[in-house]
Amino acid sequence: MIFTVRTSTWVEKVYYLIASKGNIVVLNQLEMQSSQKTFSVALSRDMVPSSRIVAWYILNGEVISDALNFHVNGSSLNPVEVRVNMGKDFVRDTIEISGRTDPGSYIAFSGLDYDYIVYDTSTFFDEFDIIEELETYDSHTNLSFNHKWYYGEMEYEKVYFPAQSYGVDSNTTFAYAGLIVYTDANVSRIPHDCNETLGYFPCHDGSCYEIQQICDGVRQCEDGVDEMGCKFSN
Ligand SMILES: [Ca+2]
Repeated sequence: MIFTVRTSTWVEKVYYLIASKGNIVVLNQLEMQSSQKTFSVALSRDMVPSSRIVAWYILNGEVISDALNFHVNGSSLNPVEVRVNMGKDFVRDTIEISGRTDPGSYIAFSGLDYDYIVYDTSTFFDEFDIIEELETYDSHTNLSFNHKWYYGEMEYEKVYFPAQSYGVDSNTTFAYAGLIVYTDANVSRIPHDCNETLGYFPCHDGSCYEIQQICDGVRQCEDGVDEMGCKFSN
């Protein structure tokens, strides 16, 4: 994947990391010859299904940061060959199913009653259900934008878009990526009095919203942070 960083002032180095599911997958630094640099990062399985890249530099003792979420498609990375042997025994009571793929891959089989297929009921899971489950490992504020395109009652495709993930200050930007920063540099934070233990969370301007107000369709925060990453059905 190709990224471009652009700084508003000249700095010697820009640092970046890629985090996914609470792990730092890539950590690197860029030598800046100008205020812009394009670089590429090899995608890996660790980044599936959703990752965020956080870039930062330090200017006059203050950490300046930015972040972006992106989706990484992890399904069908390896070719899978499935063989069904209907004649495992002569009375055909036993069916043998074997899967073959590259080393390190994971194949799962799901058995389903024939009637469910006939009546077209939604009782089996698909790759998007697995992706949605994996996405719950991240907080609601830092997922890629996605949209379901329906081709019929059951058939749909999910499309993903990279999404900005920066907070109002550097501290929030790192927090959205699931990171806690230990540094003697200044990682700025807008002060607030929201008691998160009691279910109050800070808007970007320092005012508070309640946990029940997350994704209730009403913007309690002027910046809409309480309505970020919500699921909508169409
Ligand atoms: Ca709300």
